Amino acid sequence: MVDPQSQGEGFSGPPRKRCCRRGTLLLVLGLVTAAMWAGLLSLLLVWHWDTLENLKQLEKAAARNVSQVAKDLQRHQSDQMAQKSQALQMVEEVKAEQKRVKSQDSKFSQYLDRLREDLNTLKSQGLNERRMASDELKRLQEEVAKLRIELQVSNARTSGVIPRETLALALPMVPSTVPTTMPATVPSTAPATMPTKVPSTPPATMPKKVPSTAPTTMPTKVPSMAPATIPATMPATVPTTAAPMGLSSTPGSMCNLCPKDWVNFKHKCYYFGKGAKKWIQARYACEDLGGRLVSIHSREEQDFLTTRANKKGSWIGLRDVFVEGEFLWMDGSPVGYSNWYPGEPNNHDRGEDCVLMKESGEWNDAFCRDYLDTWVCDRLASCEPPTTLQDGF
Ligand code: MFB
Ligand code: CA
Repeated sequence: MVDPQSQGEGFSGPPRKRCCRRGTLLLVLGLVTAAMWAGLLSLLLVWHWDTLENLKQLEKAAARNVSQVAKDLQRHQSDQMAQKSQALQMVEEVKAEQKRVKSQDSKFSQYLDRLREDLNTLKSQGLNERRMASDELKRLQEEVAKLRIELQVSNARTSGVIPRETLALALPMVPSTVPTTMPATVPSTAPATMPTKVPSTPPATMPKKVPSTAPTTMPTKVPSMAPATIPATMPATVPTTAAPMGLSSTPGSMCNLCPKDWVNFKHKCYYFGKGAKKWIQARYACEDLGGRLVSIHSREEQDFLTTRANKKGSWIGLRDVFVEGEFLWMDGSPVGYSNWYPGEPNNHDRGEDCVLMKESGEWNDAFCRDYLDTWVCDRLASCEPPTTLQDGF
């Protein structure tokens, strides 16, 4: 069979026509394709622009967010810094508060210590004064009894002779150094009534006339109550504490008997204590020995003490614990005589309230809590051996 087409005679027409038609078809096809591509392209373009636009928006938003986050971060950091500095400030304030509380605490404990010391001072001063007052009373009663006996003896002598033995029973014992005969009469200056107020320590100036030797006549054996001697003039102060027989004493002088290990000077006894002590400890050590920290009332007494002064200083009985600058002696006697080292007292570091005697004998105010190796006690010398243990010997 022959293909009609190949004969150029196809069912669709003549060959020429057929080719145009195909070309048109192709053309149309091409156009359509191109149009589709163009449409696609424009869609793509639109989409691209849209995407670009979105990207820009996103970028802007991201930029805004970044700046916002940066700002937030900055604000957060500054808040943190502020909180940190606040915390540091609070820590500083707490530390300062703690420091203040600590210093207040130490001040309060210092005040408490001082109050305790003052309380002890007041207590022991009261105790001291009561003890001295009762010694005083006992001593004065003995003196009155002795004077009465002397008066009776001298009256009896002027009216008749008393056998020596009777006399010995009537009068007290005296140290064997006393001469052997009795004065003819009781000295006219003997007071009819004993002084009502007797200072607890010899006054700053000793009585004018203090016999350096016993009167020329004394009995051989006299009972132990009379003073070692009956002086030509009764001294202004009567010793407040009896001393036992045979203790250290200046032979023949009156009222200068001291306990063992004490040293007599004028009418006082001194104990030169050794052993590191704070002022308050030295004060109680003296009281336990029956005395008190020394009070110094004259150049003469100071010179005597200077001969035994310790190079590192010795505590004495002077302090201004109650009122700064108001120095008081332990025995309450007035501060007449003084021997301050030049520039003292200076209350160094606003806390020196207790007084020491330097090697030169001069005085310096120091911290009461300092330890000194030596301290000086004093007590009144006595005329007679102790009648009982309470005389503190
Ligand atoms: C001061 C004195 C103070 C102390 C100190 C070491 O004198 O006043 O009591 O002894 O020296 C400068
Ligand atoms: Ca001082």
